[in-house]
Amino acid sequence: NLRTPKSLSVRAQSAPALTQDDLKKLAADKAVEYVSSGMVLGLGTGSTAAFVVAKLGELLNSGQLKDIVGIPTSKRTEEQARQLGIPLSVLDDHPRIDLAIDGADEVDPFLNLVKGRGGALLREKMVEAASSKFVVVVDETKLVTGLGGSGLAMPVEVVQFCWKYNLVRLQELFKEEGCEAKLRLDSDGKPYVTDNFNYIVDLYFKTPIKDANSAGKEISAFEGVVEHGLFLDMATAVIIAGTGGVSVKTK
Ligand code: ABF
Repeated sequence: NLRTPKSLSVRAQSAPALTQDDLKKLAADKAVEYVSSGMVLGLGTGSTAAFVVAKLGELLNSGQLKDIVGIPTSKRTEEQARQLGIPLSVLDDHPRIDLAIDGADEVDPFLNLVKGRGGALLREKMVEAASSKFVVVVDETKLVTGLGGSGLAMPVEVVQFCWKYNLVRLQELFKEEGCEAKLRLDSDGKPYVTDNFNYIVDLYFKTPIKDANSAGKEISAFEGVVEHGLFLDMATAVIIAGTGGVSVKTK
């Protein structure tokens, strides 16, 4: 019994002056129209998802929304939601989530996604796979014709043990796509450690991934790979904010 958004397309009001943050906020506000009181909600990670969490806090604190429970996809989101007074729980206590809302790094024409540049891909995938509906919020810069096509990272979370062994195997797997694999580093130049105490190998492609379905299966088959950033056939709807307005794409 999800609330249906009032319209599938709304015009942005002051198009010329919109910043990327304005667009993210427009997408977030639209996504929150899918939320009803009493829902168990998957709370995404990243700057666009942060606008969603902020709006949920606002609606909850003004009494327009009641009895929601959030399942955060990262420690960062957990902290933000806690500060806003959003009641929180975990997947173990709520294995069935009504709706998850999260950002993405790339969206292809079939609503397949690359996610995880924010480093939270494992919890995001677990929470979003457990959700009856998964609404993605992006600005139009995230649209690609083929996954891996933005030239930015497609992340793979790997166990720390022999990470380099997997980095080499991943690079080799995608040699036809001209893949360069790099260990993600934090701001101190040390390996970036995820909320789950793993490392991330970022894959950079010269050409889009040829067959994302096979690629996902092949990556997952490597021992020591925990999760990858290809979110295939998971999104129920993608809300795209652009300078021309906000649109909703569904399957
Ligand atoms: C999460 O945050 C991630 O899956 C994705 O990597 C990132 C997108 O961040 P932003 O909304 O800041 O671009 O959704």
